[in-house]
Amino acid sequence: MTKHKTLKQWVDSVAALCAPDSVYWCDGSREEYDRLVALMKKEGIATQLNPQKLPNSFLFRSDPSDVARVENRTYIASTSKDEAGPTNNWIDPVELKKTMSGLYAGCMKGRVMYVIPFSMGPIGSAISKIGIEITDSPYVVVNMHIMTRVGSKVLDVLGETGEFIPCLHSVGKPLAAGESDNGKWPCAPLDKKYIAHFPEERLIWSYGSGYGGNALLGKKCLALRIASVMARDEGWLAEHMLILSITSPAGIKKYIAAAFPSACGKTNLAMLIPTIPGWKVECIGDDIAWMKFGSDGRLYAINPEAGFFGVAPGTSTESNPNAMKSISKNTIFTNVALTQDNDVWWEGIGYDAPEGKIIDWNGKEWDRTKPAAHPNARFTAPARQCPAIAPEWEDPKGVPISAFLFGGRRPSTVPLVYETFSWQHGVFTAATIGSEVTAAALDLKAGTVRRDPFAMLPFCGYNMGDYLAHWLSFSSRTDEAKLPKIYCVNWFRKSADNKWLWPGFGDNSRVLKWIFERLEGKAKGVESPIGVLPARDALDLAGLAIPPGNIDELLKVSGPEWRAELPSMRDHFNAIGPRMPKALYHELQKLEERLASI
Ligand code: GTP
Ligand code: SPV
Ligand code: MN
Repeated sequence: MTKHKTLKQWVDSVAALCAPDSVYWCDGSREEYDRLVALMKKEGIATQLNPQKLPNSFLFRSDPSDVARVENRTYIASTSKDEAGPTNNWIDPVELKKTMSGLYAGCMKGRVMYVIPFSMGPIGSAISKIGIEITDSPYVVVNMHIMTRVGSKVLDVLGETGEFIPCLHSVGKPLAAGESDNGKWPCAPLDKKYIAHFPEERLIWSYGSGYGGNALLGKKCLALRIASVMARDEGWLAEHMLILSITSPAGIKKYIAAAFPSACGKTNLAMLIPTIPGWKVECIGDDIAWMKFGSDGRLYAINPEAGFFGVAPGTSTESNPNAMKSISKNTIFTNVALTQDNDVWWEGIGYDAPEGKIIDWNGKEWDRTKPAAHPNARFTAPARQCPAIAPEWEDPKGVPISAFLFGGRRPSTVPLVYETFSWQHGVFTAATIGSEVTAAALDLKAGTVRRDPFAMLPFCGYNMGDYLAHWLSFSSRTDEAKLPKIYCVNWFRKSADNKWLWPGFGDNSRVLKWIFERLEGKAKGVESPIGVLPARDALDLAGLAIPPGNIDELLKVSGPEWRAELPSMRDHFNAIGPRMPKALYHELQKLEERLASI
């Protein structure tokens, strides 16, 4: 328990509103984790996996309607609609609180209300933030144990008056006396789900979903949507970025942060094993970066999380051996398939589904013409289990970033890699990043291209125009030479017959090597209208067995294709509205002028 008056009052008022059977304060201990998992096993919600193959690991199946983030039920309820901006859903905060209070009234009947004190970032670090999540879902508690730093120590740091971000969550399914979930994942129907943020109050209210990004409120809700607002106000950055270190054969280490939209390769890049001899990559984080200036004027990044909530399908010993080792024990699997010997299986795991009965993510015997695992099936695993975790991954000071990478799934037009000309041109490039939509959000049409500035479209807690202006302002906050250089990458370019032109995964180290050597002023580049591309002989392709024609295609900048991009870039900027920075329209015009020459 706590001596913090405001915290106590808030917990009491939530308990009075939600009417749980009891209130339980989480201590973050192993014993607590085991007890909650045992409870969920008993209730038929958790399945213990084969202890020989996957020690202390469990499978959960969500309701078929509750498998991903719901962007059309996610709200930025700032006082004014303009503040949220045209890229966010908005409801007047007074009205939204009224609606949601109605839903919260009595919503925890028959359940335990868990109070989870958690720290985003190492406990007590100057860059860390404390949140308190109240939830009626034990699934959320055990996931928070892995994804954040939970426990009584957090309350000690909070003391009697410390600042915390209140995060209220309910699955939205009260139980009648004597009723139980009966093995069913509790959640509310779509039109009752609300993932709400009150940025001025630094407050989060989530109702009706038990899925990761909607329910583990430290992650997208706190560490991105609310933190992005704090970062704007306080002059730092909260981003949807992985952080990695890369060490050259000469022993020089640099740090890179990269933003790709959901399910577009952050986890894979963060853990890659280089295919080029002598180079080493280590992981600091795979999804979120918080960055502040150090006293030397450089940007230092921390990973505010403590675990990985990664996409399972496509993860194999071949594509990401470090992820496979990270999830070999103490892991929670959600919506993957279950084999007869209680092992997990998913599409792209690297081997055919074993003989015998397979239970699909719906809990039914697998119909082999349909996916066995949901395309957005996820694993939750402690970051410390990653064999490639950097020894400094919990350093409270953070690590100094030398380069930012931005990318997405672009089957055509966008080359494998290019360097931008300046900070302003880099911000322009990141602001116009497009990507084919994936299964990570429920309500988007997979396969269509949408522009997703900085991979933050679903995660920016305020007006996108102001967000872009905030990024632009960094060149006047320090010497521009001290800021990371900005690159665009695209692992997803395809041939006319729909095959990947680039092998990706470990071979992405070849691109990282070029970037590393550019940062050292060594690697050759060729200027193009969109940026600086690798000179053919500057990209290390030794031992890579792909047709030479592929490389030509991967490094091609086509005038007609790029000119065809311009109107949709302009439409995208116009859609951001009156707060869209003029400097970025100016960059668009300069790009148009440069493209006239090819
Ligand atoms: P979130 O956790 O949703 O934020 O996603 P993420 O960006 O961490 O995505 P992740 O690394 O899990 O990538 C998911 C998908 O991208 C999987 O289907 C991978 O197989 C695919 N992928 C990742 N890297 C590459 C690559 O270099 N080439 C190709 N072709 N596919 C890749
Ligand atoms: C994403 O969708 O970008 C994720 C998973 O990283 S979730 O936590 O659900 O947002
Ligand atoms: Mn993500």
